[in-house]
Amino acid sequence: MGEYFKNVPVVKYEGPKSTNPFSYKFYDKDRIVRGKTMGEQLKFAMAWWHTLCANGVDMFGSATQDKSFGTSDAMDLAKAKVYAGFEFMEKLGIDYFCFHDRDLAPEGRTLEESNENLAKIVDVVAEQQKLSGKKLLWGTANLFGNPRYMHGASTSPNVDVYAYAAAQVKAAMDATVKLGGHAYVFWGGREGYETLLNTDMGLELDNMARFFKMAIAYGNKIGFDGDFYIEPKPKEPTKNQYDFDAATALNFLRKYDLLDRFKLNIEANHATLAGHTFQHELAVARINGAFGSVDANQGDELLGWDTDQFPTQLYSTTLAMLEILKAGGFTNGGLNFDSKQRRGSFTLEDTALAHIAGMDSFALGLLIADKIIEDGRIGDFVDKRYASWNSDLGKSIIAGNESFESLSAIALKNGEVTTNISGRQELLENIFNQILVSGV
Ligand code: XLS
Ligand code: CA
Ligand code: CA
Repeated sequence: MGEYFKNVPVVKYEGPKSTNPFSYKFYDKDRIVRGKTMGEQLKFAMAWWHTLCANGVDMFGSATQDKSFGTSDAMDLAKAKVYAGFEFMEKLGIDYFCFHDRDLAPEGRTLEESNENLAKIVDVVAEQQKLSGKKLLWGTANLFGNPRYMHGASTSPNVDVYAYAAAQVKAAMDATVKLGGHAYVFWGGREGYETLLNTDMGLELDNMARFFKMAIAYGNKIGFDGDFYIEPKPKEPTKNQYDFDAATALNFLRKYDLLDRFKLNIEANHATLAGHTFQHELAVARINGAFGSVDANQGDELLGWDTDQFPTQLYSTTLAMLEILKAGGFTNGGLNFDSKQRRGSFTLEDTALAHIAGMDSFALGLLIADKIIEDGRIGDFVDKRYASWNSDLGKSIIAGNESFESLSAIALKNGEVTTNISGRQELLENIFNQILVSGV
């Protein structure tokens, strides 16, 4: 088995003054924040595909990172990745992981062989879980990489592709249940269209809903008691993806009556691709009772694609943690590092340093969000801003007792509105900054 991350020591909390790169400055796993440990509040997960598979390949260049873990055969590599992954989680103190079927085990020559490969590696993972206590956050199937999915999977015009995708999800759900996961993700990278000239959008969406209903039915049969998540993304690789953003995905779930088993997995970089902030997407999920899980990363303001960078922007992690706390925190979900080290950060030490940066940034985000809530100035301001809704008129509208006729009569009697108060945006942003730098 051996050691794979040889230059990576066990990473511990050393506090904000430490200059040891392999230490947490802010992530103090057992520290209690808002009634739970930081470990429980943040529920960090390692993404199998980036941490153990991504090798720096991009549209213009080949691999810069060696993730062969000393092997050449595909199944040996799959096994080595299990040992490497568990060593990595142990050293970093990460308790969860997430996978696609095809990052765990290679696709075989036939579907039977692919299923066998997956089952074999799942056994090895289960063994390691027993030894380490590490848990599966969620599983998913890769329904976008293989050429068969060129026109989509559950939205393919080709019914044979649809059946193949169902077989793949069935096996990935078996793996998820076997590894004790309480969540299963659908990200539809090929579910959408390139041109409406060749697309029956109505049929494709109906078929996607049928697919999800079959997943629920199968989950019930095999004892899957967790959540299904849709992970919204507007585009890339497909021009228009059906799960464009949180609101679009929610409309779909509501239309097809899927909301009792489905929630959302919100990814920061996908939010910005949709022209929203990360905070906005989390808020939309929360107010619709559909907050599930988070893919933690960030995009680059100057690059218009899904760069999946490790999250280091404190504004973003703090605003995200404020929303997550407002949503009541994680239940089945967690913070999955769907993030990859930059192509130029090509060593295995960088893999660890990148996770440390992301974990510290979310830990700081949590600590600052907690301080903002404790401080109360921003929350109180929002309460006061809406105080008129506690007046007799506000209460009467909320109770459903008013009409356009009655409100028109009131407005005519009142005359011009003189009661507007300032939104104080700049003041609030300054309070935010003050709390951000005032020490945690
Ligand atoms: C790609 C997605 C993908 C999902 C899981 O952009 O982020 O990695 O998280 O299929
Ligand atoms: Ca993702
Ligand atoms: Ca992404």
